Amino acid sequence: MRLDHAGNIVILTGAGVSAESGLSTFRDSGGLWENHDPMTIATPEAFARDPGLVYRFYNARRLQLNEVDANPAHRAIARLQREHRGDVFLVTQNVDDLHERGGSSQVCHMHGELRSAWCLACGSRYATREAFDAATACERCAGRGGLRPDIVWFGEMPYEMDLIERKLAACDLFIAIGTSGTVYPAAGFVRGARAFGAYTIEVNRDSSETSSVFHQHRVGLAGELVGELVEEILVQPPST
Ligand code: BV8
Repeated sequence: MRLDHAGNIVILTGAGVSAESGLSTFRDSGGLWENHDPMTIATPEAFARDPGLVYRFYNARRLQLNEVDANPAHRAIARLQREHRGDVFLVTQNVDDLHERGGSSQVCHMHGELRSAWCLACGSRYATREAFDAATACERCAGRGGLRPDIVWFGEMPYEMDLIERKLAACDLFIAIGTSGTVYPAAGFVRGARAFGAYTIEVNRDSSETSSVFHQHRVGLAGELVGELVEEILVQPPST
């Protein structure tokens, strides 16, 4: 496919797009987070069993955001969203806010956000940069004990699935950046896009669980490769 002829684009990002900003990925976290495997702590059961541990796990990651910044991959994606003549839908598995800090204004956080609190007592969700736990009063209803991280845990329904599926059906270019393709339904998006005729490109430092499904696999660091890919898409086709 001639990338400079791409119309509607869907970009899916995973932890690898934030790795060069200094945020651990899930594969590399290796106990960086209180010696716990995210797969066993990012669950409703873990929160019910030991809420203090889960609050600490997310408070540490939320506060770590104050020490990192967007990298060239985030900025290149934001440039594509600004300058591409077609639709660019950015859906991320990441719960950090580095896409926004890299200049993206439209970001679909299918797995939620570290900098959002969800009050189960009043149903409100609101932005916060602070640590919180069961003793913290909700900023909306002032109730205590009802706040949870606004994160989609394993076994929970990801956000915006209807919108995501509509965008996959309408895109002619699907790009996955820095994701191991281990977590569903996100790992299945490439198959969905292909089924609707999209051309598919993977950008990853290594191979992933779904590399064989992509038309093209660009191996390397997102901070270096994404900028080049965006240039290829934005170059104006020769006027014919
Ligand atoms: C769902 C928030 C139904 C948490 C996350 C049994 C019971 C219940 C469910 C299941 C089950 N078995 C399977 C499932 C489904 C389950 C699942 O997929 N499990 C896996 C473990 C098999 N999924 C769910 O439960 C989902 N919900 O299924 O509900 C449903 C289904 C369909 C439709 C509607 C409803 C919910 C999953 C969401 C869980 N929450 N995040 C938190 O962040 O704390 S998942 C979390 O892990 C991330 O968000 C991400 O999705 C995943 C990690 O993946 P990656 O982002 O890819 O990160 P990873 O470290 O793995 O890979 C990094 C990649 O980057 C690597 O390839 C590396 O090579 C590369 N890289 C590194 N550096 C760079 C780089 N590339 C380029 N440049 C670099 N510099």
